Amino acid sequence: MTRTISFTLDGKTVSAREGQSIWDVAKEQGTLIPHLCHADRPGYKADGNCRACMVDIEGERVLAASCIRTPTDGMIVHTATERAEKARKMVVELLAADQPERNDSYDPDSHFWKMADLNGIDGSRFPARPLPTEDLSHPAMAVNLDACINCNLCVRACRDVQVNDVIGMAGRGAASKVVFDLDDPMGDSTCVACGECVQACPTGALLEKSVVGAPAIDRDVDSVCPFCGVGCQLTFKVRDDKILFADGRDGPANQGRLCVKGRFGFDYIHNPERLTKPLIRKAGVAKADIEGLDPANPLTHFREASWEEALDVAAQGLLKVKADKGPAGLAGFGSAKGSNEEAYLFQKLVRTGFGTNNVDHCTRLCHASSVAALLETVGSGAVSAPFNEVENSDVIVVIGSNPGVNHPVAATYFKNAVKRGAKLIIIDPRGQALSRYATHMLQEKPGSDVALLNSMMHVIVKDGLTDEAYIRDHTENFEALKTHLEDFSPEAMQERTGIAPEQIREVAHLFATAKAAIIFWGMGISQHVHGTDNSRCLISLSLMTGQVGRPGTGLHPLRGQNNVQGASDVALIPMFLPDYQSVEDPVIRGRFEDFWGAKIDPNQGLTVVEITEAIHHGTIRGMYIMGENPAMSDPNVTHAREALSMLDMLVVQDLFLTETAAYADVIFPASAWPEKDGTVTNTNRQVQMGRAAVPLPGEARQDLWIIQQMAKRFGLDWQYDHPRDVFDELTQVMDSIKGLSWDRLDREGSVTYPCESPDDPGQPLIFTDAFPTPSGRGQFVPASLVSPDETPDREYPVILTTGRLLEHWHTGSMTRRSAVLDAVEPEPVVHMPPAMIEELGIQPGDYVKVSSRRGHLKIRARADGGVQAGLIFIPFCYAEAAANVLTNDALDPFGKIAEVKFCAVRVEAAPDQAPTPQDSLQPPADPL
Ligand SMILES: Nc1nc2c(c(=O)[nH]1)N[C@H]1C(S)=C(S)[C@@H](COP(=O)(O)OP(=O)(O)OC[C@H]3O[C@@H](n4cnc5c(=O)[nH]c(N)nc54)[C@H](O)[C@@H]3O)O[C@H]1N2
Ligand SMILES: Nc1nc2c(c(=O)[nH]1)N[C@H]1C(S)=C(S)[C@@H](COP(=O)(O)OP(=O)(O)OC[C@H]3O[C@@H](n4cnc5c(=O)[nH]c(N)nc54)[C@H](O)[C@@H]3O)O[C@H]1N2
Ligand SMILES: [Mo]
Repeated sequence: MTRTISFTLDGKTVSAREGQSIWDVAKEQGTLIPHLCHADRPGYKADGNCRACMVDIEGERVLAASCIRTPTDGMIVHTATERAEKARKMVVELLAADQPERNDSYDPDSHFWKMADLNGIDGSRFPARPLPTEDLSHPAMAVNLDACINCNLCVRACRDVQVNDVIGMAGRGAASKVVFDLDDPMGDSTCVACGECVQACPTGALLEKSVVGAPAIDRDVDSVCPFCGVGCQLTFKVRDDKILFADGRDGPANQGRLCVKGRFGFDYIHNPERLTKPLIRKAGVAKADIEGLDPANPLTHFREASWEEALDVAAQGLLKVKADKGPAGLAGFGSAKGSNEEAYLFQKLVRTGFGTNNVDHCTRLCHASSVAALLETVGSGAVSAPFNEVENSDVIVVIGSNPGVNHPVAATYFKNAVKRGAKLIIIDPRGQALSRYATHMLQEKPGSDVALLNSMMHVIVKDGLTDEAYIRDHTENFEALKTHLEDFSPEAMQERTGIAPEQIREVAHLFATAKAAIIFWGMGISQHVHGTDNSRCLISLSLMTGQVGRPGTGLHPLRGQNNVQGASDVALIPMFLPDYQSVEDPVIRGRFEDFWGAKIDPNQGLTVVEITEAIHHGTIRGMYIMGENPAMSDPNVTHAREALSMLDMLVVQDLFLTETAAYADVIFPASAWPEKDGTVTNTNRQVQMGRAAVPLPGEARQDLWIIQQMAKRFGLDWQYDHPRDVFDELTQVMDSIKGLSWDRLDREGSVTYPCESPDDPGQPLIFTDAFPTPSGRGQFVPASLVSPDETPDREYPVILTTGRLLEHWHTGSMTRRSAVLDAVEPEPVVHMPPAMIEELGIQPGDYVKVSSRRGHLKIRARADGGVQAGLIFIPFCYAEAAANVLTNDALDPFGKIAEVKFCAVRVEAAPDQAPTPQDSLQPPADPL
């Protein structure tokens, strides 16, 4: 129990919790004491340096800074004595002397000027100490230290909250100032542009560039970030129906924090290339004719059409396929970028309108193998604990995941935990931004995770570190695993993993003996032909040590897209109905048939890559693709593009004329996230409410409306006037969220599922007593060694791994249309070990040609000391050097995920000339 303190505040007896400051209690009582260096946000320690919050304490000679002073029993505090008010006014007036004229300043509405207003100060009698250091070197943020009051908030933002350690103070006395790195211009520093400092700055000395000079925002709209699965709550800052930037809100996942995309990455929705009219392919324009198609000018290949006509042509084309080939001739890819409501209606349309279970989405290329393993072993595919539980962990494992880049706000919590003393073990063939915070960095050979994890478990068993009671009470099949692990000593595995046995022993002991250890994993685990095996090992590791079901422990596959968790939950997948109920189970299917009033195909549908194959075989002839860009994101993309070009009817619903839309017969201009109301579910199982901030451009329409218009043309009589009507239906068919309602989410902003009743607060930690398996126990499933599908050889001696960059989103369709994001990473690069660049006899920045058995591309080389010998890394966001031209489409047999993290390539120095668009499209050159 925390102690409470009773004291008198402005004549009233009040109580404070232990550790609460006078400032906090006053705020709770409805009194806002002026404050400048005090952020009043989670993660920021009060500093008490500016003295703008002074209060009078009876019996004390000097005033006290209320933000750092904690009350004691019986203390008598006055916030508004003449002495206190005078002191506060003086502080603000002295600081105002150094400020630029209010109307000339970057931000006349800054917190500083609001506090000056509160103190009744509108200028200063004192001389200024001009520090005219304007720094506009960064594409997103402006620095004007003239307005800086040295309150130190930006330093705390950068050091304590986001833990980037870029900002510091230099100089002394009147010369002291804020600096980036070694007093570099901000744009040249190691700043990752999370913008935390800008949000914290009370004066506008650090400010979003988009509002410099014209700062009046006319609307604040609370929503959720549409980029990654972290699910940061934010406020869109809108002027003239344009989003200028976003501020973080105090959501459960982010507590006010954001990253560069979530703060500065929204101008893609205002990009002139946005689709604003329905388009129909012109007669006689061939589908493969993608070259020369300019997204800014689709009219060379398409003609504009009315909605009525476009919808009719699309539906008739798909209906014709259905008539010719049967329902199995159709397939749909829904979107993990839209809302739960959209995903649910999309799969319902495919299942009950098209009449097939051929419905899937990007989860197949993402955590499909993790989910397969989790369902098999612990009966649930979602995370067992929110990532914020690292607060209670003493050991954190990050394996095959690059959160500093891909889940940047989650990574800040990992760094906070390390600062507190937690051990961070990173297992990855590549060094990464988080490596410098790792206490243990295991830079293994690519694709060697089963060997590595089995050898860790071997040590745990041999050294008697298993949790026998947990194994006895909560698991089954341990004996089989134990026998299986005999052959996996760290010595026997060293050749495969490249990791010294002592290191394996050390981390095995750390993990097993930790009071609370948690595992985070990502695409480095899932995107292999042995992805399911990789996850099985992680689950076994966690079960045998009892590191699950308690605070600070757990299994957390970091989910990628903003709504990939939700889209999967509502059944945008070919084998399940909502809540992962098997479509092959006649009882379950019968229930849905009654509820939906339609027949459902009793057979599972095809998955993403299988659909590509089925098109090549002529079985699938018509597709509806909403909010996915498979012509860039699918493995072996030349083959996938060929498939798209073979369809009789391809309907694409997107924001832009993407590489996929280039193959479409009909294109629907859709709604971007900031234009819609809807719910999304993040990696933590938190269902959150998003709200429309700006109107749709031109004739673009809500995705929910478009899906329903298509449904109507398939004879479905739906009546959903608002997303809330769809959400109501979701709560009726999904037990996991039956305690939720639209109104509750609108009110609370975020609720974690499972949530059983309206007064269930939601359950962040699961598996506390039992697993949702038939026996209630977790299963050990032993995993054997399986080599990558395509290993290096003489012709293709180098390993290619692919992935992401901080500033870009997947296929680049959104982020390459965002000015700030594209300015930071404008051009494709291949990350290579410096020694490889030397061997090729080239300089960083020179072009190389990278070829695989499936294709080749030309791309500039970047030296990257984090990439190990024999490996290269290419991000897959650049159409002009599309990494997936090279990747392998071999599948994991359980999750049906492709091995985009491993294939064999050849790297050659290329003539010093820019590549042409054809370079990434042509079939592979003859290898010899
Ligand atoms: N900026 C940005 N953020 C994103 C996205 C984006 O496109 N851009 N996409 C979102 C989506 S959908 C997803 S799924 C997530 C993905 O987030 P992550 O899972 O972090 O994805 P990747 O960067 O593809 O790969 C993760 C790590 O796996 C490592 N790796 C490669 N091969 C192996 C291996 O054999 N073993 C091990 N142990 N590691 C290996 C790579 O070096 C890399 O560091 O990010 C989400 N966030
Ligand atoms: N080589 C390689 N390939 C990979 C991966 C890898 O690591 N390496 N990772 C895989 C993974 S994990 C994933 S998740 C996939 C991602 O693959 P995709 O999902 O195909 O990639 P995105 O670029 O996110 O595509 C989203 C599309 O939706 C559009 N969009 C955005 N918001 C909306 C909306 O509200 N409504 C509509 N209608 N459209 C919208 C965007 O413009 C964009 O075209 O890529 C996979 N492919
Ligand atoms: Mo993903």
